[in-house]
Amino acid sequence: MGKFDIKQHPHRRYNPLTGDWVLVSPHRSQRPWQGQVEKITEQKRPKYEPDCYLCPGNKRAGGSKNPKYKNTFVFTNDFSALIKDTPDGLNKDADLFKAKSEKGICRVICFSPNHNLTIPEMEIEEIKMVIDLWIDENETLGAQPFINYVQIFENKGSVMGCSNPHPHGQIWAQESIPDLPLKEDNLQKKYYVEHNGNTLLSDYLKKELALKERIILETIHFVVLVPFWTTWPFETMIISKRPIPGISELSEEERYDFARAYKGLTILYDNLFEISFPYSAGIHQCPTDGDIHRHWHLHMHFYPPLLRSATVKKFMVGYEMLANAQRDITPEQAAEKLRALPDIHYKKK
Ligand code: H2U
Ligand code: ZN
Repeated sequence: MGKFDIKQHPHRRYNPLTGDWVLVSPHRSQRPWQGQVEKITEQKRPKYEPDCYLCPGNKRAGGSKNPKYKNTFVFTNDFSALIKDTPDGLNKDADLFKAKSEKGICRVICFSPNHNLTIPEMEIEEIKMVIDLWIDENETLGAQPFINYVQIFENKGSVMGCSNPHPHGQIWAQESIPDLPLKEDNLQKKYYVEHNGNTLLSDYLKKELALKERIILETIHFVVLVPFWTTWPFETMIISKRPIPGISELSEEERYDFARAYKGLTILYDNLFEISFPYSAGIHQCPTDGDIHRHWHLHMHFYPPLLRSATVKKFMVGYEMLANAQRDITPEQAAEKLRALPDIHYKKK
């Protein structure tokens, strides 16, 4: 049987942020593929699209008209999943039919007036304005007494169910702390208490920076890496070097630097298969419930669905749906692939 080799033998890896495990099967990554092939639809898009509900000056569903915005633009989602004026209430049978009313606010953020841009093609200065707006929104929404968590995210590409290629993201702010940030909250708090006030991610970063196996790129204030415990093939994280609990604590200089990390990573993603790389990405940060959260360490997750090419995506089905997340290509192999790509966008070659 020989000795266990993490590079070759099936094993489980633990996610210290969520407490979940992932099954890694490195020996399977050479397996032939005869499954579904996604179509690539890379059409050249115009700068302005008369039918786009996010372009400047256009009408949205529900009748509102977008202003002729020049940089970024934010509005309340016309089809918000969460509503501010939801009445308080509980389900009577709180045992097996537990239910509770939930208040919230949903916002949509246009990253640019330019319909055909994406983050990797935007200028640092422009991406920094998106980050500034995230921070403004985080502060205004978080200051509402009924908002205890602000989830900022970006859904990119039709494979991810994104409804419009216009560069945009969303914010859902709500009364409860949703499941995933709550898991991270609990485990980061436990770690912080047990490790003399070190955040889990600062200790993790220290080790990753020494090993260099999973680092993709590093800026002055941020590290981009493929975490040891990732589930999606090319999943990554941007982690701030300084252990700050949320984006509101980012200095001017750190905001520019965050923009550099965000752009740098998404250029590598686009260069991987030479397509506009789809993903869901989002910020994880401390709740806005008024408590102090020094155990929280700001980071951004990127979950891209693609596996082997622009047309072959990873399906989280079967065993993953019923038992556990699983992956074939190892996080180290994924990091090596991403790290080796040119840092100039393929369209600019
Ligand atoms: P995606 O990021 O998944 O494409 O969603 C875009 C959001 O834009 C979606 O939540 C909202 C949808 O409700 N929307 C409006 O608020 N107004 C519109 O006119 C169309 C879409
Ligand atoms: Zn548009």
